[in-house]
Amino acid sequence: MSMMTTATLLSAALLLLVPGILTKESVETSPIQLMIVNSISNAPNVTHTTEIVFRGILLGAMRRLQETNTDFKFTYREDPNYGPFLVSVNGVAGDDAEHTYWELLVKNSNGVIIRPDVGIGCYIPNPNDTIILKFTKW
Ligand code: B12
Ligand SMILES: *[C@@H]1O[C@H](CO)[C@@H](O)[C@H](O)[C@H]1NC(C)=O
Ligand SMILES: *[C@@H]1O[C@H](CO)[C@@H](O)[C@H](O)[C@H]1NC(C)=O
Repeated sequence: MSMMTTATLLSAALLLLVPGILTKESVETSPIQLMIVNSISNAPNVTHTTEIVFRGILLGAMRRLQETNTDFKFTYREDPNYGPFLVSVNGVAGDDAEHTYWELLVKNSNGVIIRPDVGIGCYIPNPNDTIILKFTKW
């Protein structure tokens, strides 16, 4: 086989490979848990498992869960300055008059609970994080 043919075959092989690397099929996901806590009604906590892509935002993982699990629904509104504000989870909505809202907390794999200083559109979960959506008062 001539050098030329080898080179041609090689570039043909590369052309076949490159799209595979860049398309959806090769996007790796990591698991996260999503725990729904209602501190006002004291309904039992419910935990779901969902997936995030590399450096993906929490909102993406929540959408993925909503698409695949009929037991999880949420709504949000677009704030002009800060982006998506989580309004309701499974039909339970925050209410300004009652001073209720869905608080965003994160329990990392070491068990430490933090309160992120950004919302669902900006927070980037780490693999194995437990995201806690907690209905509470302010
Ligand atoms: C009061 C307040 C709240 C109240 C709002 C209640 C109300 N109806 O007034 C409550 C307790 C609900 C709240 C919640 C949260 N907040 Co807040 N909040 C504030 C605060 C102190 C003042 C906002 C305000 O009244 N501005 C004056 C009014 C006239 O302007 P406004 O545009 O109408 O204000 C609205 C928005 O600020 C919106 N809002 C408030 N917080 C957040 C957070 C996000 C992510 C979004 C999209 C909108 C939003 O609610 C206000 C009233 O409608 C600001 C800090 C500051 N000093 O500005 C933080 C601030 C806006 N909040 C912040 C955060 C992170 C949150 C939470 C994500 C915290 C958490 N981990 O749970 C949650 C939202 C969770 C969710 N459901 O999506 C960050 C946003 C930073 C960012 N780039 O994302 C800020 C800047 C504070 C900070 N940590 O730096 N918040
Ligand atoms: C639900 O989870 C929260 C936060 O981890 C915890 O404080 C609470 O005790 C739990 N409630 C129930 C009923 O298990
Ligand atoms: C996440 O948890 C799984 C199973 O416990 C473990 O194999 C994996 O290494 C963890 N990943 C990270 C980044 O902690």
